[in-house]
Parts: sequence; C-alpha cells; structure tokens
Amino acid sequence: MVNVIGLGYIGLPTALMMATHGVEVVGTDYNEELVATLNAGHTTFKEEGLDELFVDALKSGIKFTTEYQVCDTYIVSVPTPYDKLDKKIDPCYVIAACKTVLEVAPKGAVLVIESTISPNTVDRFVRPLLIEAEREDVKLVHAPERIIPGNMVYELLHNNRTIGADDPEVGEEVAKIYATFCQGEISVTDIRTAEMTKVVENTFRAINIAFSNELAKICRIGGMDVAEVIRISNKHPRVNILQPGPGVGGHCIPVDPWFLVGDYPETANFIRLALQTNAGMPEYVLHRAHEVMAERGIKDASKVGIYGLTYKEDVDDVRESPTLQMLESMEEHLCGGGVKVYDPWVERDEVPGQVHSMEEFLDGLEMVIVMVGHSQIKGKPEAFGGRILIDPRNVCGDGENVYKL
Ligand code: SAJ
Repeated sequence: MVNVIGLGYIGLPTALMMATHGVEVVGTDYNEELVATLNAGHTTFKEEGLDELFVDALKSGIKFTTEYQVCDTYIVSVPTPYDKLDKKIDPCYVIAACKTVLEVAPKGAVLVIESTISPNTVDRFVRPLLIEAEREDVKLVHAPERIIPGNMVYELLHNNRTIGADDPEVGEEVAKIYATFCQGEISVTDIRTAEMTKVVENTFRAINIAFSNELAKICRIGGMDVAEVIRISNKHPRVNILQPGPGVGGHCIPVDPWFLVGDYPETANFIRLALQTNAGMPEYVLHRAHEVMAERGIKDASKVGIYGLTYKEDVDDVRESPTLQMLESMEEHLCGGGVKVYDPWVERDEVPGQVHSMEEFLDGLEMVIVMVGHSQIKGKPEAFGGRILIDPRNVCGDGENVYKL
C-alpha cells in the first residue's frame, strides 16, 4: 500500500492516478476540511480531467484521511513554502511530514519525497531525522514531479520521470510503482542529482522566458515585432524561444532558480539576472500602460482595469502571479487601491478591487490590461467591447486599439 502525504496540486492527482492503475492508495492530509471535502465526493481545485479521474479513483477504492498509515511506501508531496526575503525554501512541512512518517513506518519502509526541494535538502534536513529517530532502516528516495498545471492529468501519464535513491535497487522498486501509470521513461539516479535536475529544469525555463522578455524590450526600442521575430527564429531546428509576457508567476519558475542563487551567490550571476528581468516585467507593463494612457488621453486611472489574476491561463492558481506583483507595485507608487480586477477562474475574493462578472468589470472602463490569456478571451478581443487593450501576452490579435508589450 502507498500512503500519499499532502493532497494538494501534486499529491491529489498523483494519488488518484496510482489508485486508478491498480495501486492500493490512502491519501493523507492534515487539513480536516480538505479531507472532508474529498470524502464528500468533491475535488479541491480546478484542473482539466481531474474530476473524471477522481470519480474513477473512488470506484477503485482510494481512501482519504488525516491519519498517517502503516504501509510499505510513503510519498510526501507537501508544499515547500518559500521565504521571499531569504530566497530559500522552507522545508518545515517536508520535515514535519517525514518525522511523522518515521513514527509510524514499519521497518524497511520507503520514504519518497516528491515535494520540490532545493539541492542538498535531503542530506541537510531529512537524513539527520533518520539518525535522530534511529530509523536508518527507512529507505530515502526523491522523485520530483514535473507536471504542468493546466495539463496535469495528461502529463502524469506521459512525462518522463526522475527517481533519485541511495540504493539503485530501491530506486527500481519505486520506479515500478510509478510505471503502473507513467508511460514515459523513468531515469533512476542518486538523490542529489534528482534534486538538482528539478531545479535545473525550472531554471532553464526561467532563463528562456527572461531572454524573450528582454527581446520584447529590444524590439520595442528597435521598432520590431517581437512575436514575428520569435516565430521565425523558432523555425531554426535548434532554436526554441518561449513567449514574452507580463511576468512569470506560479510556485515554481520564479522561485526554484533562487535556490541556486541562494546557495551559489558568487557563481549564479546569469540566473540571478534572468530572475530579475522576469520580476521587472509587471512594472514594465505598467509603464507601457501609462505611455498608452498619455497617448490616448486617459487621465483617470479608474478608467483602467486589469483582466486576469491567475499566474497563467486557464488555471485557478494565483501564487506569485504577475497581476499580484503589479498590484503590489501600484500600491508602492500610491496609485493602487480600488483598481478593478476580474478573473473568471477566481471566484474567491483575492484583492480589494476584484469584481465577479465581465459585465461589472467593463462597466465604466476605457482601457484593459490583459494580464492572462484565458480561453474566455484568447483570440476574442471583442469580449472587451472595443476598449483599448494593453496586450502583453499577445492574445488579442491586431487592431488600432491593441497595444503589445
Ligand atoms: N510563461 C511566459 N512565457 C512562456 C511560458 C510561460 O511568460 O512562454 C509564464 C507563465 O505565464 C507563468 C510562468 O511563466 O506565469 C510559469 O508558467 P509555466 O507554464 O511555464 O510553468 P508552471 O509554473 O505552470 O510549471 C512549471 C513546469 N516546469 C517546466 O516546464 C520546466 C512544470 O513542468 C513543473 O512541474 C512545474 O513548474 C513545477 O511544479 O515545478
């Protein structure tokens, strides 16, 4: 039996996927409300294909509880909060979960950590727990996740995976559990390499996006269309530039590369610069909006609204979102407070000026900053009723009222 600890964005779909592929699974979360919701037959976040998978997993007998189970394999997928000032992860939840596992795990159990951790976290924080608890019989594994919000169910089935283990035989055993559903290639390696690959993958993406954001700025100064430049450059067989945008959000791409900068501050200069470039984009878009306001004679900031609050399209996750970063920087410049914000994916109240329908949002606005390209509006600029659009994600087509980055 597998006990998945932490039933959030990663743990829940992973537990469901295992359960629907013949693995006996119990999902554990310390949040009683979340467990009650799952036991009442409801999922806890929106994700393509998740509800269907949930129904199938219930039929396959998955159980949800707040208790840790006695079983052979534990998969820890609790969040790893990030200290914004320190630029380091805080492994407190991973440590707490591992400690509890060590209290209940039978001799020789396998403890798999799926949570994103910075390189050396297992050596620095988890291994000492085993020594302290006199539980060196427990076998440690790190199996970092790679699924992308918005396409999680598909990617769980199809992505390649990495399994880092002290003992390659244990790595192969864990690989067999993942192979029940994973159709990708599973690479077995050591724990430090697995920790590093996870951070490297997200750093690669952060740098690529930073490059395209810098290209957008260069093209603006040079009077060129960055989308066209990137489209044609990407026709080269060895070039694959990502898209510029209003900033980089989520709990991974703007966060994980800082682990390398934090641990290797003298060396990771290029990575630091990429992160700073991305972090400056919400401010750059705001500056662009002010330019257009001046050009179009809009003097009253209350005529400008922000569409999109999530960190990217068609997800309900707002963590580190460029819109939140922009609102923060508006507050610093004392021009925030009450700017209208609308996001069809976010029903809960997240920010002061938030409204909950497109109609209410557009009422009284002359200009909209389109921060997220949700399907609701992608390729449909008419959804904004002819208002002036600032379109940093290039999702509103061309027109005299559409201003790109
Ligand atoms: N973004 C751009 N331009 C692009 C692509 C993305 O500006 O061309 C922005 C998005 O709008 C968003 C941010 O970057 O604000 C991050 O979004 P994303 O879709 O690139 O990535 P995440 O954070 O949803 O998921 C990433 C993925 N990592 C990689 O692709 C290397 C995913 O596979 C990981 O599992 C996930 O991080 C994670 O949990 O680490």
